[in-house]
Amino acid sequence: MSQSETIVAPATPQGKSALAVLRLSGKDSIAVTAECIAEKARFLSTPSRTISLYTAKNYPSGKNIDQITCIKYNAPRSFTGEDMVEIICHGGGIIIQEIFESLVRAGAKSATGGEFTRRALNNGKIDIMKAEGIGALIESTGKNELLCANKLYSGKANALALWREKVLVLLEKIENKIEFEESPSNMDEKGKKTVEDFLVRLKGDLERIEKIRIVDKGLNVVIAGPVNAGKSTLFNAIIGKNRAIVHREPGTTRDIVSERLWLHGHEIQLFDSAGIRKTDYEIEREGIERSREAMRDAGIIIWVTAADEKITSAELKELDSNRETTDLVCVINKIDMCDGGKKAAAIKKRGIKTVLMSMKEERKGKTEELLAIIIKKIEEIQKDTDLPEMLFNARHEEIGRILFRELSMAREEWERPEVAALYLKKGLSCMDEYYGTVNAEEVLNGIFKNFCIGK
Ligand SMILES: Nc1nc2c(ncn2[C@@H]2O[C@H](COP(=O)(O)OP(=O)(O)OP(=O)(O)O)[C@@H](O)[C@H]2O)c(=O)[nH]1
Ligand SMILES: [Mg+2]
Repeated sequence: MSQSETIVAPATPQGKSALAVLRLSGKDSIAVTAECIAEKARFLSTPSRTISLYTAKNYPSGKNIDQITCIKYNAPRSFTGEDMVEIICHGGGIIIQEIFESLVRAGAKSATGGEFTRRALNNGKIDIMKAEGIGALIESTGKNELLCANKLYSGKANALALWREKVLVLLEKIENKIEFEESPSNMDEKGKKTVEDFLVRLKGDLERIEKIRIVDKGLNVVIAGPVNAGKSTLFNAIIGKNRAIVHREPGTTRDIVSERLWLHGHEIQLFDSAGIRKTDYEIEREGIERSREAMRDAGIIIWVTAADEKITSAELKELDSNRETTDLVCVINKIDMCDGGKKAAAIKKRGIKTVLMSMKEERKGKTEELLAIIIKKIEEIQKDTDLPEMLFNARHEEIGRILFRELSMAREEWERPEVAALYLKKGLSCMDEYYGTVNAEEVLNGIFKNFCIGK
């Protein structure tokens, strides 16, 4: 196993913490660290993979920096496969900086983002899936993402390899036909069925990974509706502060205003948006366009409408189109002005859960009733989140979408073997990219560009 020049980096984030970790890798890791430890001889004679207490000292001045613990890992039994050292010090910014600078002066080089993991990969300690798994473990923000990351990290993400084999066999069969038959036509219905089955599985995975991203990164809950309905009033009441401007003039909110908050243990991003109406004002139109964009990305929409305003066909159309794609709850506000019964009936008829309230008069009880509905919806969305079989992160998702397209074309063109073969080949190269066997450098750069220094 080759040993490269020695690199060093903090492995924990900047800022104050009880403890912090610095790591070194490369041929002089142990010698360089020894220069920065008061008990140099003891450090050098301590066996590999044994933790012990030392004093970190400034190199070359010799002044004490901190009490640390240190572990040596002799090659090849280390994360990177090279000689490595892990230093655990107290997590004060100046301590980390002093130790780091001393190690650099003693001969180590500052590591670049992902350099440790790349060395592990180059030395065969991990494969590309595991490298991705490390990145995914650290980036996971929710339980489902963590489960996906662990699948990658533990090497259990090999379902795609089985499909790759099947596609390869199909391609060979078709190519044989092309070579040996005079006017080849592809009537292999079993083969077509295999492609179809694969497409179904891929589609399921694409849906699951998208859902996991939505659920784990925090569901977007968007307050939308006609102008002057009390959307911003509701937004402020839910977040508990006067964040959005409330005014009797219709069209007050233009920009999207948003806050992150926890609802009964669920993290969500709540949005207030510009009221929807026909308008000649360019700025307001831009605001309405942003409202629509927010609704498109919403997991749940809270549609707020005023009880004292008649429901229009445009509003019903808006409700219908959103109801098809997104979970929707309707708030009929301002019932201090009008009982809102007619409006409620028209909306309830469409199967939309409706809360009648007045933000002005009985704020608390009704807002809580609304939040209980939202929480129930979030829990329903989370409950039926299945883990994917093949696509575990954004890179896979991107490849999965292209693969789906290519294989759909292969299915479309199944009776024309030359064309079908072409699309199967394209599909295969997608799968090779997934495993990093083609475009390896590009794939690796993509993976490592998100790695921070010290990983
Ligand atoms: N009577 C009554 N007035 C209310 C109620 N809720 C809000 N308002 C008032 O209605 C006006 C509009 O409220 P906003 O919260 O700004 O309404 P909005 O939907 O955000 O309006 P735009 O941003 O213009 O689309 C303000 O004067 C509020 O004080 C309510 O339940 N009853
Ligand atoms: Mg508003």
